[in-house]
Amino acid sequence: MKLSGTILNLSLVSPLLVAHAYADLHPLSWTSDELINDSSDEKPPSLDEMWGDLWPFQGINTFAHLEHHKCLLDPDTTYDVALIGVPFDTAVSYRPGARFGPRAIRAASQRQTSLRGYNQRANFNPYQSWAKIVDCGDLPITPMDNSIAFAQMTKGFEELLLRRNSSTSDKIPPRYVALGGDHSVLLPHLRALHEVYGRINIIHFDAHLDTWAPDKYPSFWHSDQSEINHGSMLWKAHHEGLTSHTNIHAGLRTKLSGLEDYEDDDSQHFIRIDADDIWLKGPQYVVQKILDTIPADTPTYISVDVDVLDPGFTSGTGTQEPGGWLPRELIHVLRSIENLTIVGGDVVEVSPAFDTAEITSTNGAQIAYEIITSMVKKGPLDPKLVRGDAEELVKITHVNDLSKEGKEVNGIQKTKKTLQQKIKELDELKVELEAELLALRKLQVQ
Ligand SMILES: [Mn+2]
Repeated sequence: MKLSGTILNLSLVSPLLVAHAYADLHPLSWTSDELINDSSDEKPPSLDEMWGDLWPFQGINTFAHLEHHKCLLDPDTTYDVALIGVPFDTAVSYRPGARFGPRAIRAASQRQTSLRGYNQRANFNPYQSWAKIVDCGDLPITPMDNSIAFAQMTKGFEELLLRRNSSTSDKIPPRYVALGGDHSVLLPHLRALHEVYGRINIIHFDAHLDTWAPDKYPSFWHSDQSEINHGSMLWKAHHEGLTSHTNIHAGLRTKLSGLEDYEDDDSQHFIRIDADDIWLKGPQYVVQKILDTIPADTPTYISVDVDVLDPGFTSGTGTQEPGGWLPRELIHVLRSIENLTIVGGDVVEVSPAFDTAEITSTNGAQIAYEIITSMVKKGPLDPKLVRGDAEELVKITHVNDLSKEGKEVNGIQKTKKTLQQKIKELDELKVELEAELLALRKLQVQ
């Protein structure tokens, strides 16, 4: 009675005081006797000892339980490798849903922890090495207007690559593994990487070419924005001068418009490895072809569309093609090219609504893990890779120039404002004229 009376009286003063006073009534820690604990240690356990350990299926999801930073909002925190979710899927030509890819990949990554992160194929634990690895969360991207979405993604990647330092050096930015999102999210990532490193080699694991010109998607309706979709972003990247002359596709088995698709692809400097090569010619043929094509010491991007795998392992994707690779084949190839200079990467087209038993997203999480392993195992990048004219940008200076889309969006918004102002003026004029007309009519009547 006395206790509740005290609480009642205090509650009239301040709810905060009640919380304090109530907690103060209880001892600060449990004694060993009060706990189910074999330890004979008399020292009371800390809160962290008691509550700090989670099982893999517990806690709020970040990729592999990594620390979460709101990297876009925090320019001062440094890190070396980061996951960045790109939840965008309004540039797909078939089944949508990859906007939910980042969260599905994160959920499927939960059995990766720094304690159980040793990559047995690589003899290396990327989570317990020199690199600070964080989960940057997601880029906030509108699903309502692709011109704005691409401006947001381009600006977002510019922010992350031009205005953030890695932990090890202020001469080079962190590296990102993007979690898609449909495959078009590669384009804004490449734009920002190009500003840092110049032209980038692409290693493109995919069932499809993705170098299709926009006119390969014929339509009466057209806009500049409609040129960018998840099958044309490599064409766009080539035409923007972002990609090098040494690029490779691996795992191809798409149906074509005709062999002229290959001619277009040749003109964009891609070498092609067919899906069947991995079992007809062997995984070593595939690995060697990649290593023969990509110069080891030049900036290289690894892009993995999960549809490179057979639909048996990736029902959760937008454009399935039967007869794809096995996950073990892709993992083997990724492991075998770990010595390349990987400046960025992605795993895209995970569309969980079509997934079965988290199979696609678990493969997606493994692919991200393999890319992270390679980035960290190779060691910090040589700052000499950074373009001379970009060096200043990396030192957290500011680039106020908007990207091409950003300028277009700003232009459209300005025009819209001007038009709205004119409409307002016309409305005012109309009111004035109507008043004068009324006055004139009154005069006529008189
Ligand atoms: Mn693709």
